[in-house]
Amino acid sequence: GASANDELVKMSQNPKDWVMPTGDYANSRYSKLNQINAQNVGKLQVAWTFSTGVLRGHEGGPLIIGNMMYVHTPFPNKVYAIDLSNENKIVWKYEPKQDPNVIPVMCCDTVNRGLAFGDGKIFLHQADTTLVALDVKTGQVAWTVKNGDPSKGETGTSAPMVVKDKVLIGISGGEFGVQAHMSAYDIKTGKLAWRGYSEGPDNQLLVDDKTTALGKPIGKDSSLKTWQGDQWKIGGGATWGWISYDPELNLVYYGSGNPSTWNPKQRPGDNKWSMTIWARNPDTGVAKWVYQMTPHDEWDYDGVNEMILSDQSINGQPRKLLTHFDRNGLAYTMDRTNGELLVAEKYDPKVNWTSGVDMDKNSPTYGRPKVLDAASTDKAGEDVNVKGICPAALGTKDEQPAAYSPDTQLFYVPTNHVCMDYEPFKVSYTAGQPYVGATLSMYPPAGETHMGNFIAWDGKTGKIVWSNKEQFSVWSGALATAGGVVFYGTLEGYLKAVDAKSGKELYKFKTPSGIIGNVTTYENGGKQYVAVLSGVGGWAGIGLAAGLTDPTAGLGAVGGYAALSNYTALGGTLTVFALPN
Ligand code: PQQ
Repeated sequence: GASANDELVKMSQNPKDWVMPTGDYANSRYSKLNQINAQNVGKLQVAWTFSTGVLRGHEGGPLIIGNMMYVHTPFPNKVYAIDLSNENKIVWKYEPKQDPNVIPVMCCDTVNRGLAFGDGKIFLHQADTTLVALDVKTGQVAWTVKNGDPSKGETGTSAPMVVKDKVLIGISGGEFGVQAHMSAYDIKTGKLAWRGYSEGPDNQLLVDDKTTALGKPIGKDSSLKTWQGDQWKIGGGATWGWISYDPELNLVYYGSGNPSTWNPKQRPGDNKWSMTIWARNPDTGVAKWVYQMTPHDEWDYDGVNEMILSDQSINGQPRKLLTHFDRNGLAYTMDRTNGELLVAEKYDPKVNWTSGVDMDKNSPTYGRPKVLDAASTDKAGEDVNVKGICPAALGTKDEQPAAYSPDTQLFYVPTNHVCMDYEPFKVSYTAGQPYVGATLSMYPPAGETHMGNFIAWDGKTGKIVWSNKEQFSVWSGALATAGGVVFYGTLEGYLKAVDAKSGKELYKFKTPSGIIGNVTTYENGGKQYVAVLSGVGGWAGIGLAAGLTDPTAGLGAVGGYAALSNYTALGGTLTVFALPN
């Protein structure tokens, strides 16, 4: 029961290890290691490298447990166990046999965001939705379970999270009309313990009369009332993002994605609970509170981005906070105990689909974003191309996770600075076929050429503290350290280190391919290392990843990213850095 949990809490507090893909349960991606710091990071050197043998987009990062490192890859989802104390030898590897027919039902490249550890096992959610438990010492399969059905467009890209005696995992398929869910499996046997859907009847949502939204009970049939007929059965709300956990409150947090189809005219209503932050009890799955950020989405602003848990004081009051940088361009700070909305502000000044969130607690539209007519693809109607919407469907941030430093009390956020034209069209549902219903083109904001910013954000006030321009979206996850340094990767392939207080660039090194992985750090043999996967791809790099020559081909490929081919090419490599001896 509680033992795996206590073990993981303890291990995640040991800065020598990196025992979960998020660094810790709070998703802070912060390390207490400070051997590498703002004074000496400029001297960083490559210590060793490792080729994964796989092309396409490499997301996530390795786990480090004692002397062992565990590296995962995109499809075919290999796992390598590497002994850091013995010449980085491969101790075991896992290479599943998967039907390659899953590839065409993956919306945004064949990515995988990583592994989980617990109870002597390594957990992997394969592209074909097989959740597999591997013996951490031998790589032998302990159990497998099917979490979904690729023939219906259900696929796996996200990393599992171990909470107590369960393995939690979401599912992808928002572009294929799935009815998405968060599922918890028994850590010993793989038996399904609970499953909470993003939309549907209350018994499928796992809500009860105590479940609240913005402090009020959600009431009966809260989801069913917001869909026409039984559209909820193909309503999307995929759960392909990161999971966080507060052991004291005994709540897990994650987001649900876009309602299906992207054509808003075809699905009138608020489409609850797509685009929603969920706080669930990990033992039962029952939701304590929910908050829908983008009711009746018209732009594909999936709500799945990570929930970063921090303890900070607001107006002298210590608060248990949850901060979330949504695709829709708004950063939300909430009280994670009860889902009270404290701050909702734009984290890119170019965001133009909304004038902001109604923060008046007495207003009937309290907590809802105010949608500006010029950006409403629903008002414009089918087959009308609405131009100049910011952010693009990629969002001001997509899967690339931010980091939080308790030293500076700032969030470090990799962002996209991209706008779009969006044209919805009628689409009919066929199981396993794309159920998208819109065409897109994406480009930098008018009068600008750069498509990314790396920013520092104050979650208490909702303000940008500093902002560094990047030519392309920053599609890599950030790492903050006690050395006063923040790391991130760029799509051209640079690993960069910047000063946590000022954003000043202190170091950069060009790795073999564009970086969409998340930077991690660990200590081995008394030395601090920084590790990152390169291997360009993901939605931003899909043009390159799929070897497309037409930059507008694929699912809303991003025109401006065609220039990426001037900087980098495919290839998965782990690069590990350290200071010279
Ligand atoms: N995946 C990426 C990526 O890895 O670069 C980017 C996206 C996904 C998106 O922008 C999506 O909207 C998206 N949506 C779903 C979904 O709705 O099921 C799944 C995924 C995924 O699993 O990678 C992405």
